[in-house]
Amino acid sequence: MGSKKVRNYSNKGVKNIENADSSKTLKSQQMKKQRQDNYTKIDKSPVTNPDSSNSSVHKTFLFVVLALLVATTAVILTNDNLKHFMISEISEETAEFRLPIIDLDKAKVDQQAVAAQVVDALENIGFLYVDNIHGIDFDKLMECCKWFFGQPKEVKESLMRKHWKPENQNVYRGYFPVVEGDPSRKEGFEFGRDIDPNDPTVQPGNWFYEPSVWPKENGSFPFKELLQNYYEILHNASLDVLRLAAVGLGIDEHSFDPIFADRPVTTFRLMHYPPWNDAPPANAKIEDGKIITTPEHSDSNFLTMLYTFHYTGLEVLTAEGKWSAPEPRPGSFVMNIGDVFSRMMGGRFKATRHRVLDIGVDRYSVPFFFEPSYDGDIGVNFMSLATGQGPEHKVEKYGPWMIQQVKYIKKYFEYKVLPEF
Ligand SMILES: O=C(O)CCC(=O)C(=O)O
Ligand SMILES: [Fe+2]
Repeated sequence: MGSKKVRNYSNKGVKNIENADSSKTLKSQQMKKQRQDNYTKIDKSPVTNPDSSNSSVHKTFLFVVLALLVATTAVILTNDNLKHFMISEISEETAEFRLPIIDLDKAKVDQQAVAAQVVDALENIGFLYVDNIHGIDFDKLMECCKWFFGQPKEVKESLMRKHWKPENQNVYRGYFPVVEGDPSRKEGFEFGRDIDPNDPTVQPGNWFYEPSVWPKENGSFPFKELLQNYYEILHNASLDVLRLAAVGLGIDEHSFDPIFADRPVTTFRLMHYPPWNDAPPANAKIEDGKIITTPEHSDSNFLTMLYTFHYTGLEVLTAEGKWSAPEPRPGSFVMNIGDVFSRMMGGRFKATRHRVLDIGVDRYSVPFFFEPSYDGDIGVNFMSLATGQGPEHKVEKYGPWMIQQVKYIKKYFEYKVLPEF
């Protein structure tokens, strides 16, 4: 990674000042800014106006901005967490990619406007940022990741799925290790929302509802309590976004609610991607000398809320067929939709392909895979059901569809070993 070109926010700011004499650059930057304003609050417009570059006031202003940039860079370099994005690579091409931002606070005062943004984003990009999901302490979330993945091997192994540790009972939830030779280089901890273990309506052996397993805590850090709380926050936020989507589609605000109302099988996952450290296998090397830690895929579930902290590494395949890297947006979740939601909408909403690159340092991310209840109706022609018009909607249950997808069609290594029930 050492020889790779290093780019970061501060560099981009400095670059803008250097180029400020070029009116061509200014014009294209103004046009670019116009476009960006539709998508982001981050103001990347040039800091100078080239027409007045000779004025002493202007020079003083330039000097102050430059000094501020140098100071900011110094602060960033001394902050251990922020160092990670400094050493990751964002190419010139991908650096300008912006995702639409939807703001859940704004939605409370201008529901129609935000609802229209959600629909626009899902129709055109399939990815967006969600701002203002309240109640999550992101430092604590990072602590959860570092604490868990820093546990001794035996502790993590005690939570490992039966596939890797036959004496364990859990087949679906729990810990999965890095699998040597696989281009997907990550370890993960997964849990769901527990239901009554004696519920007579759940088929015996239905591993979607197996009880979650948890590491023993030492009393100083409420790992389980924090994560269970964040699960509920993200469950509600996901429903909020779906209600906005429904409003934007012009159907009843609560059209999607019933699918999740009973017992959602949602999986909350903590992930750790160790870097390949100069030893990537051939199947992890892709174009332009890039190295992956997760191959390209679309998510299979309904909707994903992903927290990537300050890390780069995520790349999204745009409608133009270009791999693009959204800038990390600490404090916001990246949201994308999965195959099942896209299919229900007849492809109108996009389940966009994405992948994760090796950024040369340990990377953590936290996806919340929002999923319907096992019996939730995910039949195609959902809009016909919601509007009473159009091609016939047929009821189809989520659980069996999902098993078919991940076990038999996509054949994901961690699913194809799951037992029948
Ligand atoms: O870690 C990331 O940034 C993305 C993870 C992802 O795409 C997934 O787990 O499906
Ligand atoms: Fe994904």
